[in-house]
Amino acid sequence: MTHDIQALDRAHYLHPFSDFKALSEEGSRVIVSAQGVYIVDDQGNRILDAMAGLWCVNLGYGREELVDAATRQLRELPYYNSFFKTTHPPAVRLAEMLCRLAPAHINRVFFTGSGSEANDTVLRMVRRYWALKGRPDKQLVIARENAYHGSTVAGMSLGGMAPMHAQGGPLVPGICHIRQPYWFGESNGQDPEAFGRDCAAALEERILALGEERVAAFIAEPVQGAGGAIIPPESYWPAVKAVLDKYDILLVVDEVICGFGRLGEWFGSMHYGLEPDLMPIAKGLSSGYLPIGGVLVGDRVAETLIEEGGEFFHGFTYSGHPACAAVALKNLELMESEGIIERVRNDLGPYLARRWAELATHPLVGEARSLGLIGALELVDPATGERFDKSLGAGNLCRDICFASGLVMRSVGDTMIISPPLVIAHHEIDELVDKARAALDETARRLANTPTPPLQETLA
Ligand code: PXG
Repeated sequence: MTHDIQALDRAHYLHPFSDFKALSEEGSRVIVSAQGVYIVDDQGNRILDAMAGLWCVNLGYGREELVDAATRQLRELPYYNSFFKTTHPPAVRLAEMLCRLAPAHINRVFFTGSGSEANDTVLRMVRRYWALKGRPDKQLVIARENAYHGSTVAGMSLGGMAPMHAQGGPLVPGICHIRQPYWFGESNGQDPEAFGRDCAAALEERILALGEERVAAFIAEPVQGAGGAIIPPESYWPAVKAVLDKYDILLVVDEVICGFGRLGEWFGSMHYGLEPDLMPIAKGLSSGYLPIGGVLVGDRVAETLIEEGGEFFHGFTYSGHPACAAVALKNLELMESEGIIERVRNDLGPYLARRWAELATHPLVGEARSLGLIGALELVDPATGERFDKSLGAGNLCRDICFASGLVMRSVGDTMIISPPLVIAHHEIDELVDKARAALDETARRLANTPTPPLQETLA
């Protein structure tokens, strides 16, 4: 069975974000089922999924209520569009609930199939908004280096991932990038709060260099996810907010990862007290059970598009897909009735923070940081306290050791990141931290070239 699947995988399946040739030589790990915070591979290994799939399985695996919501809707109305003066109850109910949960000035939602499509929608809305306001020159968008906003052409142009830009040109014009508030990686030991203010000052400098009359919007994740779980210094967001308030520039907060409880609030914007004009969403919206995304649209933009816009020539076959919307609605209802957000804020987040911080004393760890249920470890050479030479691949080594010992912990370069399901229990956090520590020990041994037995599957 494994052999068949792996052979067929090799023959036919081009995986996302993969070196096709290297993967085909190595073979993929086959995941066959999942329950709670664990995934199971076809060898029967149970692996603690500290990435919640790909930052999305917020309610954990195996929630029958979500399965029932999908099957009920699929039987009743599996598909209909909402293009030509039609609508259907699941999308409407979901829109209503989202607007109730979002900050008070947000009362409209546009649905998409993914986070990338949400950011394509954002770009079109922002540019359309200013054109309708009689400011057709106000079309530039400022984003950040090392941001992730998706993989479509607009998404990756908004994102600041240099390797993606290098492969994807020409990029969508009119988008530029400023420095990121990555204290560990880029501050040279500056005081964190001063560093945060400097990063916000870079926004103002860019606005002035471009001309405020030409800048349409600033887009950013509350906490950068794919870039390496980068939590900005506390000074950063208030200073950014002040800059945007000073000039007439829209704020787009990408909530694809930080939305739906990750930071202990319904939206990351609420943690930082932001009032975005637009919020792209996806992932945790349906806990990943079915694909759905959208853009939450603040009154300022929505009312202009509605009152002055005429037809907005934009939409997707699966905008507001009934089954996806039904699952997302049930997902939000469960999060609300089970008090998931409060538990992350008051219990799980602080518990993880305490246990995660213990890893900071490990010789391989230069920094251990977390906020809500997102966390990162920065790997450093114990001999120097500095970054390892990139060619050693310390992060990937640590990730592979984790996987082999029953833990999914991602690496972004030499930054190890976690983003577990929001239903993780204390004893599962303990297991996560214990396995992470053991993997750090093993990584350190291997990097020091101490002879150890070959890496093997050591799972129960
Ligand atoms: N915005 C953010 C902040 C994201 O994290 C997207 C938009 C795009 O969403 P879709 O649904 O189109 O994938 C994302 C997606 C990684 C990784 O390596 C992260 C994402 C996607 C793929 C890989 O951490 N985030």
